[in-house]
Amino acid sequence: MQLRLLEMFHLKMDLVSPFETSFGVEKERECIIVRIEERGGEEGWGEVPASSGPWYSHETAKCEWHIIEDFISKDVLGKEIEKPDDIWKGVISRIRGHNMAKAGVDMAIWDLYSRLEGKSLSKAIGGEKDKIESGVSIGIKDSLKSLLETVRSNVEKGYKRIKLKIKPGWDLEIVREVRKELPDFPMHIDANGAYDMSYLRLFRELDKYNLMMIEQPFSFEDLVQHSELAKLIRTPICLDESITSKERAVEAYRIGSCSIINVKPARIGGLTKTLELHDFCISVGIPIWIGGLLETGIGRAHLVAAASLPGVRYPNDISASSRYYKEDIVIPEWTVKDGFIQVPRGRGIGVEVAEDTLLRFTLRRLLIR
Ligand code: OSB
Ligand code: MG
Repeated sequence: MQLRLLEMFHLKMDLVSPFETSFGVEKERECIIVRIEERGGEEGWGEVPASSGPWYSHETAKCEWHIIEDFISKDVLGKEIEKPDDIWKGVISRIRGHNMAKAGVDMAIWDLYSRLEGKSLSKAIGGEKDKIESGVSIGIKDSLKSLLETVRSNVEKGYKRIKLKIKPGWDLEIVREVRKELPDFPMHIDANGAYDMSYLRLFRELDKYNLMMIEQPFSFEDLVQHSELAKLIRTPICLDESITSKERAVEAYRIGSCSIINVKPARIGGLTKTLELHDFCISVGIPIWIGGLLETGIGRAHLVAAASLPGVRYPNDISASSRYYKEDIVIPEWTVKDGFIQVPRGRGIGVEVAEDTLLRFTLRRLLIR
């Protein structure tokens, strides 16, 4: 396929309710939607789920826009490639960091490629599941009462596990209270890096609550303190922010920083990189699951495909579109039934982009040839 044009849409969408983590509150979500077209007119869609500020990672929507406009697009446009992996042989691998920008383009090319092959994206990447397990991530609330209500309503909706966001002062007590109501329900916590080893006593307490895992307790840059903590508690450590590549995962594995990985395709550079990391994790026996970054229906489609891979062993942070957005930019929107999301069988991402809805949320748009 010869890639002939790339289009970017910078979107801003309101969230149904504010989403709070240890690094801040998000009331709306920004992202970049990427559309790639090949010579024959077939297209592919991807998403850069970088938000307005550098809080989850250094990447922001404005910043990744610049990286795609000035570097990545110049490299991929005009290129004749056989498989999506081929784009990684050029300039794109020389760009340090900016995995989200790379991911948006990589994913659009995977969608395009699978359409040309007449396959679903899931099948094109080697997915095996026809439905994926769906969990839900529950943000920090202003009261315990409101947290318990949110937890109940999500359990009633059928989600297979809940994940509670924690931060210093919003940790042990909420875990204890939620566990009182749901002693055995699959549950874990996510600190987004808000702690360090000085909180060891807290982690020893949290260790008593039958949590499936503790996600990213320490800094996004750390592997060593995580490996120390992993030896001192029974609850498995799961890394999110710290795992920016397969190479980082190899290091984490070698020093025992984690026993589970939350794989976010956007964090590591897209689906090509997801497959590499996935295969490594299978080879050493690290179970993975697919995390999210409040993606729109387009990014969500890529998450669903990734979650259909055989190495995915835990419920994913892939919830229904309606959990975050009043109106999604794909048709049909993503729904969860009995805790599962159906993996689409149609070509490519398997959902249609609702272009007029997309345009209503678009702040700016750029076509590059
Ligand atoms: O750490 O997993 C995280 C959302 C934004 C930034 C970071 C995280 C999250 C989530 C929600 O937990 C994932 C989702 O439902 O898309
Ligand atoms: Mg996380």
